Amino acid sequence: MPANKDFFLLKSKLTKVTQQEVLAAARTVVRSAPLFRPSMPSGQSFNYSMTNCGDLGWVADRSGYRYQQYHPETRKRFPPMPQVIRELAISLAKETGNDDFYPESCLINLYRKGEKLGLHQDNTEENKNAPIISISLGDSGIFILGGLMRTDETKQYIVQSGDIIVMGGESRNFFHAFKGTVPNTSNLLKDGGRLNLTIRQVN
Ligand code: MD3
Ligand code: FE
Repeated sequence: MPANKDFFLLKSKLTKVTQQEVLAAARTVVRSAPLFRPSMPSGQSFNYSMTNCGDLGWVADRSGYRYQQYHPETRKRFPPMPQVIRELAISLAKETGNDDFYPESCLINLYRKGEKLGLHQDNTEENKNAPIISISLGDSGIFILGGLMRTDETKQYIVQSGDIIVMGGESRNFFHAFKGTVPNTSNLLKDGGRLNLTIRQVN
């Protein structure tokens, strides 16, 4: 029986130890590629901070949205994707029926109290067929999933530290949003907040 390739919310998928390992890897990335606040082509800032690791990173500024090899502020190459993150993503992709997933980019989003991300589609990637794998760490949050059209009905999910979301198949192109964290729901991040890692095959 072929595995399904569509939307998966895998609750409590990561053990506390794995969460700590992924967090340590993310912290190492942040030390060499500091978090920054992207802005829309309009110049308006997004309401969260981000950085990347891997061969390519997603960046946003006055010139638009794109993937590039360099951190927009330090102008250094993004650090390589830590092995623990790359191997976890490949194994999660396999488990959900996505056999040839090649992780090129890991986007790290940090949401502090009150920070959020509006309804959007992920369409900067050339490859619209590869799944997107999300790892949630730290405070719980409210994730919104719609359909292929902005006006489609949406569903709300609580995501907790250690939960995994896999967007494969059609769902890869669904509208989605992050409404915000539920403060003080995890002690994984010492300063609170939620880290979301999304691992992507861009090309
Ligand atoms: C559903 N991040 O980085 S992660 C993003 O919580 C993004 O940081 C949110 O949306 C966050 O682009 C949601 C889960 C996720 C990632 C990609 C998706 C859900 C998705 C692509 C299509 C549909
Ligand atoms: Fe997105």
